[in-house]
Amino acid sequence: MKSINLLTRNLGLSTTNNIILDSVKRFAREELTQYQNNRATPEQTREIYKKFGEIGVLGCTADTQYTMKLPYKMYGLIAKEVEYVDSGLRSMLSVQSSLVINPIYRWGSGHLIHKYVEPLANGSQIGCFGLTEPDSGSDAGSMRTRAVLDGNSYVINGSKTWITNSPVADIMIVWAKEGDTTSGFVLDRTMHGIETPEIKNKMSLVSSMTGMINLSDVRVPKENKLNISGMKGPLSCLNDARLGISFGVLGAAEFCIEQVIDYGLNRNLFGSLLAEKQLYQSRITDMTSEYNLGLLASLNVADHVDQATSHPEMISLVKRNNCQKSLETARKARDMLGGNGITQEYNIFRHMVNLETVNTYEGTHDIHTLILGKYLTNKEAF
Ligand code: TGC
Ligand code: FAD
Repeated sequence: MKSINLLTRNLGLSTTNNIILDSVKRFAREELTQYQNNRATPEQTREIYKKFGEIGVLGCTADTQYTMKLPYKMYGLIAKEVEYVDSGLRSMLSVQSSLVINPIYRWGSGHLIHKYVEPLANGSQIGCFGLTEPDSGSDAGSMRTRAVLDGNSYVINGSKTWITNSPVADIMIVWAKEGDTTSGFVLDRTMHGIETPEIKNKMSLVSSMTGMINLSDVRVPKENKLNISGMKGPLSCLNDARLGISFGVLGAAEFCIEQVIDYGLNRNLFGSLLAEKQLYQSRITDMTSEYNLGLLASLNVADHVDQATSHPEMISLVKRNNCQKSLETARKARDMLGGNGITQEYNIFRHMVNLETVNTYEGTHDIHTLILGKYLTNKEAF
């Protein structure tokens, strides 16, 4: 089959980065597909993180002795190869990299970096990121979790929900209000007063675990506070993760497009192949156009991030648009496979329901609309 990458034949990567990307592609397709339809368990989650750790992709943009310090373009392309297989598996990569290793590396003391980044990067420990609460999802700044300084430690009380990895996490980045200011803390499972019940029976992203973090008088040493103050802390972490997602969803779309092309070349209806029908070709062309334009846009934004010339609205634009277009692609692909589109065997339905979640987390489609609306009009409409 011809490559659907019409506008991005040359990604402009160094020879080394090309080799890394090829090996991630092989790894994803040979090692990760075995997990794509499984409902996540703690054992499976640990096994997958060990594998991610072995190929060295966890926290790959961080400049530490334990991580590769790759450009953001590479981070995005790696996320895309993983999400070609499954969005839940890509979620695991994003959370550990952008939302756990990154804040520790950026705002943690040398001691915190030394203690936590190595096990997180080699996959022997698992991290999670607690921002969302039962009463504050999109309106993240209205969180109720509180941190109060008492002697040499902070006492944290509150509840986080919809947290990827929480039921199995060893290390938790928790955002809490200290007075009127938002602060970030590094918690670990050994601290007393932490419970992490799982959210069961999800019908999307089943390959990754999701749960709550309930914090009851949890004592966190002062040195575990991150050196960043205000909502720009968690929102900067989200910038990184959202950029990765903008690439990742294109991996899911690429899989769906390749699947419908292959299907159309093998399915005979009304005396000719489906691939010979104009309506079928029109839909493949639309999907492939959106995929190519989305990839070019994300590559451009990643270059801006690498050159420190990006601003958050650029990232909102590609997160919003690529999620929407990839979800539409998966929905169309589902239809184009007819009844087969709903089976596990063809893998389209799984991608489609996964993309429903990816369109919601890390800022819903509407929230990114309003971020861009504010940028364009200078009027806030949240
Ligand atoms: P606002 O008053 O506008 O700003 C507060 C402060 O934050 C700064 N800021 C940013 N800084 C860095 N990056 C950004 N993108 C930023 N956006 C704003 C801003 O400059 C200001 O700084 P300062 O110094 O003046 O204090 O913010 P707000 O509190 O009104 O919030 C605005 C809003 C609604 C856009 C924000 O809350 C938001 O993005 N909400 C969506 C929540 C969200 O995305 N949650 C994601 C949770 S994590 C997740 O979903 C992980 S899924 C993981 C997986 O499995 O892959
Ligand atoms: P709400 O904010 O209640 O939104 C409900 C609806 O209202 C949406 O359609 C939204 O677009 C719309 N809406 C909201 N505000 C406005 C407005 N001002 N105007 C018009 N419409 C509006 N969070 C974490 O902190 N860490 C994680 O690891 C994490 N992982 C997740 C994993 C999964 C599988 C899921 C499903 C979620 C995860 N989340 C995580 C939470 C996720 O970020 C939130 O679900 C998301 O931010 C939306 O919040 P909410 O679900 O409370 O929806």
